Amino acid sequence: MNSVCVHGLGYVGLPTAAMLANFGHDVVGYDTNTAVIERLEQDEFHFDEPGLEAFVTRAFERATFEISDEVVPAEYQLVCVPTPFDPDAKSADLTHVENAVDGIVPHLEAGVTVVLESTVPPGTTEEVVRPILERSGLTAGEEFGLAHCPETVLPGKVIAELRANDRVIGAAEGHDPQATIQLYESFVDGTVYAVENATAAEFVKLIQNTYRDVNIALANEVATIAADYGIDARRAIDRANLHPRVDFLAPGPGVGGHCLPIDPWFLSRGSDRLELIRVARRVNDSMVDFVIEQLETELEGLESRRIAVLGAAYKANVDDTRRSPGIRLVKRLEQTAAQQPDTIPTANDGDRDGEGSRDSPADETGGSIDVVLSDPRVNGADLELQPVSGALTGADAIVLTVAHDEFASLDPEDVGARMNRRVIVDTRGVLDPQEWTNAGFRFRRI
Ligand code: SAJ
Repeated sequence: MNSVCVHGLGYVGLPTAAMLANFGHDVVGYDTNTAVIERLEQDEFHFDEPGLEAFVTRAFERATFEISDEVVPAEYQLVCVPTPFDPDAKSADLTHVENAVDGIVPHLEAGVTVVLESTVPPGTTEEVVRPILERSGLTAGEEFGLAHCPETVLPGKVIAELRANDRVIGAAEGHDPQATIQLYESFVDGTVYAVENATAAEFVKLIQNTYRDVNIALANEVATIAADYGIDARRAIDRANLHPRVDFLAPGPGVGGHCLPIDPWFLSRGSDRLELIRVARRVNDSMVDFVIEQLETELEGLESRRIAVLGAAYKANVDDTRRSPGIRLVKRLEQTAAQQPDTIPTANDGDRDGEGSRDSPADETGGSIDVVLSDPRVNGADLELQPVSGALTGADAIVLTVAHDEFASLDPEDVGARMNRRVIVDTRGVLDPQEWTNAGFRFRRI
């Protein structure tokens, strides 16, 4: 068993720390955010993840897991801090990584292994992390270990995937990855693979998320083309997927979360060859415009309409709203309202290449479209969320942007009775078209 200091107690660091502790390692979890530390010390969790509370509590009870507001010396230093997106540079903001690594320097001794889990542009471990650590006077690969082991867990299934997923480890030049492999093999049921170096591991992680983003873009484009032919895209995709070598992902209102809309851009750090990837980002971001087109057609214009957007989370059954398509849709509708009533902004209006509607100024709202947002899973004071019943009351149309269980079980009669008109756009394909049509709804789905 080993001593481990985990830097960053977010949705990857906290479960990873608890996992290591539950497998007998002696773990200290460190975070720079004192509010997070204080809450965790009182068994309060700053984000929602199925099974996490019980898992962390078990780790605390084993007395092998502690939370600390300072870095401690340990055999392994695991960096699990966020790498936010710099939208102007379309690249990673590595400030948290740099600060975390800087904090390790005073504790670096011969034999310690530093592992970077944060998703980073290729070359970061060698060109950013190594020089900071070597300020200690020790040499990476010779005196201390340095490796990248990218996290791969899916929000909503983090605990299961931490154990089940295969892992890829790439060591810094000159370092034998065996010590890192051993640490991960102590709790991973999947296979722990060594790739040739840290840069390769960074690259592998990024192309996993890029694969998903590009394939969702294909499904999304197919959905828009299908609409032109009056074909139900989901049924067509289901039929196409019957072929043994065809496996479309699901179309929807766009791609959210902190990973898929961002990570593909990290590939551009050392390459200017991104073409398909760039277009895919634009296709995914423009899906909100397609939704607005659907609404406009069904409502014969958007002016003076009340539109209820159900779903502020970025995907089903999570409370995370980062880069949520639902929020992007609301902003785009508000932006539409603030402009000419009949002019819908396109994907290229201040929204190129993956930035969503982050540029939409809040004070542009208040036009002639009344947009309300509701999400029973999300607790976002700044989002002005309404309860579902309130959002539906008097609505001219609903857009379902996330397939939360609560939404999938909505009753068309109950919903219709509250609305001004019966129009619904189901962007997730979770509602039964026949049932809603039978209840008098004009029903569209992506
Ligand atoms: N989405 C679709 N259609 C699909 C699948 C997803 O529109 O068929 C949308 C979702 O609704 C959501 C977005 O894509 O808005 C992303 O959701 P996701 O479930 O595909 O992925 P994330 O962002 O929650 O987690 C991803 C995962 N990566 C891969 O599956 C390759 C996860 O394993 C990574 O650990 C995580 O990114 C990360 O941290 O990098």
